[in-house]
Amino acid sequence: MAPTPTREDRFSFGLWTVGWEARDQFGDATRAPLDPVESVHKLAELGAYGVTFHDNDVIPFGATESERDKHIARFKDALAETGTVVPMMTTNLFTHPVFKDGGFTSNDRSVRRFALRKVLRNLDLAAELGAQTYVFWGGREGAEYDGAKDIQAALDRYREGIDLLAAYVKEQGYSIRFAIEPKPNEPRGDILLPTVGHALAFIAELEHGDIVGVNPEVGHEQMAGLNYAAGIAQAMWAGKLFHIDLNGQRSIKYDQDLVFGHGDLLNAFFTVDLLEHGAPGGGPAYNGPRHFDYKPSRTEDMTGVWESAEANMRTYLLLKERAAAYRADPEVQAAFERSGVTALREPTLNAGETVSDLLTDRGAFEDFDADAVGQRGYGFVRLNQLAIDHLLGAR
Ligand code: 3MF
Ligand code: MG
Ligand code: MG
Repeated sequence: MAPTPTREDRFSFGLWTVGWEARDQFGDATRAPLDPVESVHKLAELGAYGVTFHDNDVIPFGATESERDKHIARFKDALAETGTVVPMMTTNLFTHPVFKDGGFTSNDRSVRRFALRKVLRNLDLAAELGAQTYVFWGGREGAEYDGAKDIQAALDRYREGIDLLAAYVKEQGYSIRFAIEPKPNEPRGDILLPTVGHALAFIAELEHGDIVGVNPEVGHEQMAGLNYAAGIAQAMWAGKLFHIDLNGQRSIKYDQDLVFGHGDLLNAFFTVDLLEHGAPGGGPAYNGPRHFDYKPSRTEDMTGVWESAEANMRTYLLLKERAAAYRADPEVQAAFERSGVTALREPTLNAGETVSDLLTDRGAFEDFDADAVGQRGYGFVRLNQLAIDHLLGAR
């Protein structure tokens, strides 16, 4: 039985995903522009509850005040007609040539001031539309040449920008949190805040870091050779997983933006398992929107576009079903025990135990038989095979 997406699943899509005209480095667009109003209707029909967008996905860059109002009005009508929500919004600080050396970190100060104004304006719209998360993906914040950017000054300017915008959100009383989206490269040769870890370290340096978290994307972490499920686990541990971008990527190469699960399927399984159930040893699950940021491949016509949108939700729901079976399986629970996965929850020192207590515990060192304990088997392969069995429907 194929699971059918419903609004309760809280699936959301960027308008720029299905709306991608499939223009790439080497080739022209293969599809006609898509009206955001049509996207809202179609995605709602397919079972999505929300759409997300950059300012310029709805309002063309440079639109006059009255054109802007018109675009917003007809978009709002589509939201109202379909009951679609806007859980997240963001700014396009990468398409126009003015941003070729970045927005908040451009070497040109006038560009930095323009970028801040562009975000401030869109933050007001985000508050009006009820968006709870505002994403910052700094695709142009970076460089191709090591001598071209003073990285420390750029991080100062990045911090200045994010802190100023966060202070504005607080002053206005908006209930919006920021989510920084890391990416190692593309379009810049090297992008600032390239991984979840870099972003978390940056957030710790902010004055208003309390309302700033991360929006990790599957493919972006995998482009850096990193493990997405492990990356979001650390973000959850830090209380900073504010939003997610789900898609698929096959290894370290150009940004593929495949359908979720169409890259590393096993890691996608463990991603869904973590999002839905929290850590295996206990811990909160993720309760934000299940947001897809993928691109319908350039080979697809409009039928293929909607099939690919559906594929993201279907894959997620199939993995959710499989993950639930995995967690409920008594053999998996027994394998967790055998492997020590659940035992890791136990603090290494007893309650109230001090360093001097540890120093006098002969069993911990003097009488500890490292050779004997070194013989222990952890059974991780068996545990992983149980996951594969569930994933393939063999259990
Ligand atoms: C690029 C991205 C971006 C961000 C978006 C903010 C255009 O690889 O992932 O999509 O997700 O700018 O959400
Ligand atoms: Mg991306
Ligand atoms: Mg993204």
